[in-house]
Amino acid sequence: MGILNITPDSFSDGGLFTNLDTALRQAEKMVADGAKIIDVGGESTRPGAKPVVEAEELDRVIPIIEKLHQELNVIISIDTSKALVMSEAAKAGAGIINDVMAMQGDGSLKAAQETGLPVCLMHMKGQPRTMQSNPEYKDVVSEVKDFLSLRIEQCLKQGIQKEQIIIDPGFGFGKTLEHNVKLFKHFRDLEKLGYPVLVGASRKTMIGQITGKDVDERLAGSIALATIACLKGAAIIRVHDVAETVDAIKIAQALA
Ligand code: 7PM
Repeated sequence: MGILNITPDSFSDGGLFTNLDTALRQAEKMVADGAKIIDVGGESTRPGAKPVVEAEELDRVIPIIEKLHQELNVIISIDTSKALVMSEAAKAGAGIINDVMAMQGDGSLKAAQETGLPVCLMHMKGQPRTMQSNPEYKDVVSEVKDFLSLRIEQCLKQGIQKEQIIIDPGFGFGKTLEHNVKLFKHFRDLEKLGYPVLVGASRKTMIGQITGKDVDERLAGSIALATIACLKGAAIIRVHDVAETVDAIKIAQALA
């Protein structure tokens, strides 16, 4: 899964057309590099980020999803926590709903079910703005597992099919390095829930904490992490650097 971030300033200067083209070119490259999914994000729920109003998020992501759907043969994932964005993205051609709030938002469960699309349920402790200030767990692995089990149950109750559910421990979302490492070491416990697991750790703080590198120097660390995640059984790896990660995964798969 390649990450396509739609930043606010990409719409404030050059005009819609230029930005659509830039996004399309980025997505095209990721597909050529081996991405099977493009994750389109309007930056609504990033750690430390201010919430984005619905209309603005729609303006950012819907034209891009329409364009990618017209031009590329790839699964489009919409990274959102808002019910209306889920519905509109599905109409525009999205094929997966990726929700870092695991469908806890107002109307999300119903909206997601009505689209009929697969959903990715991610664990986050706390709210994006404050979640990294001293997160605490008694047992991070069982807490994440229990949370995801509960969210799965809500989805099934809503009528979302078992085959439509993907889970994600949410690396860096209300977690210290120690928590992230524990989740990685006990990856098999998450798989025991019986759903494909998505791993998103590309360029994240945990890579910086282990390697001592700034965000623009985390490629090698991110590839190492993705490779290990792959060997541990991750079904989907969410990354910025598709070409490099695909090579690493090919080697892992060929030699494992
Ligand atoms: C700033 C901080 C910008 C963090 C962006 C981020 C995940 C996700 C994100 C993940 C799933 C990033 C994050 N992370 N969706 N969306 N899993 N399913 O590093 O780990 O891209 S946003």
